[in-house]
Amino acid sequence: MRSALPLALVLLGMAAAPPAAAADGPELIPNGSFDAAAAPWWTTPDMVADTSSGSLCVDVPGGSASAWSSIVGVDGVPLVKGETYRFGFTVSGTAEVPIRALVQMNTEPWTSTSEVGPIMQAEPKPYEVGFTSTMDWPAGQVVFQVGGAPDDWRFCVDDVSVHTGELPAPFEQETATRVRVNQLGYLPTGPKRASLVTEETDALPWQLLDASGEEVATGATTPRGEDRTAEENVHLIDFSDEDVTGTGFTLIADGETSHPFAIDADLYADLTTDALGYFYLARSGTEIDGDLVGDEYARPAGHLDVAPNTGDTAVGCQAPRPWYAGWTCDGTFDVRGGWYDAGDHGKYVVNGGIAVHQVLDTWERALVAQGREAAEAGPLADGTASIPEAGNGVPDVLDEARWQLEWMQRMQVPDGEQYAGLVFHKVQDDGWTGLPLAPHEDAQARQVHRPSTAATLNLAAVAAKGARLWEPYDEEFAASLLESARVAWAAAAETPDLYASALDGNEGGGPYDDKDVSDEHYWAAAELYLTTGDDEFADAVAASPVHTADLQGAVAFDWQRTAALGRMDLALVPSELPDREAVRDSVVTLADFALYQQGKAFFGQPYQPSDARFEWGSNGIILNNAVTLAAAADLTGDPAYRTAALESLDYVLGRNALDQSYVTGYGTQFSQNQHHRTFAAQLDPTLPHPPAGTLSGGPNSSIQDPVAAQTWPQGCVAQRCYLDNIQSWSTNEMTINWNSSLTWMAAWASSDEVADSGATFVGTSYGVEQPTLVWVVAAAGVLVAGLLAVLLVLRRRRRRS
Ligand code: 9MR
Repeated sequence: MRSALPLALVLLGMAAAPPAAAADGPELIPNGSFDAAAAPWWTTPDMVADTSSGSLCVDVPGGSASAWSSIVGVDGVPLVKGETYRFGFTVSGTAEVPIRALVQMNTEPWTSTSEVGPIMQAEPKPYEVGFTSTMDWPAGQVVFQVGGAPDDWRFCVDDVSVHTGELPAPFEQETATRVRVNQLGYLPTGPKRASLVTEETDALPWQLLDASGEEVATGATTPRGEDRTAEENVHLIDFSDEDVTGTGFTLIADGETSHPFAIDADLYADLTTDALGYFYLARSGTEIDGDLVGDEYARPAGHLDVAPNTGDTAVGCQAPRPWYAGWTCDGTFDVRGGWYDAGDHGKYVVNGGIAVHQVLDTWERALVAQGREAAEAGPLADGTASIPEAGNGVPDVLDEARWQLEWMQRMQVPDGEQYAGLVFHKVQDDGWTGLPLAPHEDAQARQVHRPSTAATLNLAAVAAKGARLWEPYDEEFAASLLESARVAWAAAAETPDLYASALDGNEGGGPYDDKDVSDEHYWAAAELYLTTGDDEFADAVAASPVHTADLQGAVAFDWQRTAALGRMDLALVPSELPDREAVRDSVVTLADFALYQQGKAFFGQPYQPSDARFEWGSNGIILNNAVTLAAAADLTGDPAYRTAALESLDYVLGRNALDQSYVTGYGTQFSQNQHHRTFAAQLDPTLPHPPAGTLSGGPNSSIQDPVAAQTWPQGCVAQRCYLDNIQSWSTNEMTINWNSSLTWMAAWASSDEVADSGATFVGTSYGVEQPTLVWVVAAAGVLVAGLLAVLLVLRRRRRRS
């Protein structure tokens, strides 16, 4: 489990079960309070029921195959199809083990009609859920499946009850208003839309008021229907045509007033700086300077082997583990530097890769759109960020990326070691640490984990991309990056299938496992080709099945699905790629899927999975899908893509089912208790909240952490599976790869060509270079035509004479 801390902040919703309804039927569970020993309760033969404490307890053997290897149950629970029931129990355990509590058939196929998935804790905790029986089954049973944990533990259950009765209401977040807006605001030339949550089905009037309460505009809503990810009926308010600017606007509809918002062309400028600023605070191996970021965020360097730290300048390898049978190493490695991944102190190459790609790409997109000269003078100019390197003649965003790139180079296995040239998958603590804990206070042993082909291809891709972007500023560094990329590429060719294991994610760090690296291979080939133009890489791009594969899907790209990173760069970065037109078209096709999803979603989000479930890090997914829309806008100049990309930002900034801005410091009601070991004000008021511009991962239907799992024991509706609670690491963490999406989108939305005029750029090369080229070609044409004309005249004259 992630943290050893007691779950003091857990009891947000579920525990307060509503009083039983008047229509409660008789108790259907025999001896649910275990007053008269255990019978008729039974256990699987691996356990013995002990009721000496007044509860039914069992010692559960560790190491069994599945949850249902070890069961405590009772039979004879009659179930009537369509009838509503309440199912209650109190459970505890000596280890944080997830168990399954089921009301089900007593024989194959063991179909269940109610399932609760609590995670055990030492304090007995009551649960009560409601369910409507899906079957007529007079001989139902209640079982607690408690197997599958790695070690022995003790499970206790008491007060088990099933009776007919009204369904209890699930836990719901409070929202301040049903008029959901982008709480930061809107661009004057962009889409200006809000969502009204209402039970009304007919159009309703809306009013737009300015800061003094004067009416600026009125209109009627457009009923859209139910957004399946919110299970709410939504109307659209569209005030895109209102030509006003300022701050403090509000919308009124259906008797509700929205949070205030701005209409301003500079809307995303500060967000760009703040979102990028997150990375400096995530730096490992360097002191964070209070003069740059404010004293509350200052801290000593983490993981430079200063006690109690035991890394990262000479880190040994992970002890032998069954999932990496046969791998040992006895060297030590200097893997200082880089960015901490998230709320934990792990540094992972897979994920580090996509994050640094997007930070680099924030710069490369500016080059494509504006050309070097304009980009160097624009909002991403040197000296605009609060980092130690500001003013060194290099754009800050490249300096920030270098911090991570140099660390990734250090993660490459040196010559003479097993797997030389491959890249260690990650460096992390030996076990999960508690919260709060500053990096320099971490006393855990640190270890590098077995190299993986995915990590190796991540380095190949981003080192190649970094090489071409750093080349004008530091040739030597650029050359070293390219060398690392080439070595990684060759090593991955030699060892194409060394995969990180999903099992390597329970002991102090995340797994970032991936068994399909064809997309990483393609991404690396694309970046190496764009940087070098070499035939070898052109051939690798052309030969990759990923090059022409259909990438459309609910998730356009993320740390595991990286094909689109290569595809978008091949479309936008100048090259001689023979089929570039087709590649460009394919990026537009990819964006079309985001557009399609947005069309089915009623809060502006370009994410509407067919199963209506949100993945872990849904806000990152939404912003990455928006990146494809922005890329299509850049490629085609079609305003529909610009509109869609901008509207996507509405969702993360407050236009959603929870009325929540997921960006700290932006909007009125924003996330500020993301899971983090230093920005932990919720646990210790002397510590800061996350800095402004920090994105929360956001709603996650699978709610894997105990706080969220226990708040919604029967699951939750996608957009609502979110708690602004520091212990809810599966819904409310912050990561470098989510803030890199935010940085990219904020920079795109604040660039002149997007924010001001509304005109979109049709990118084909590094900005002005292409128009210049056009002029050169045109001028040469005029010159040649002129010369021909002179020659013709001279010839005619000669003929005449
Ligand atoms: O963002 C990752 C998500 O896509 C995965 O489903 C999840 C489980 O493997 O891990 C997430 O990444 C976490 C990582 O494993 C450890 N550091 C924090 C990351 C964000 O929660």
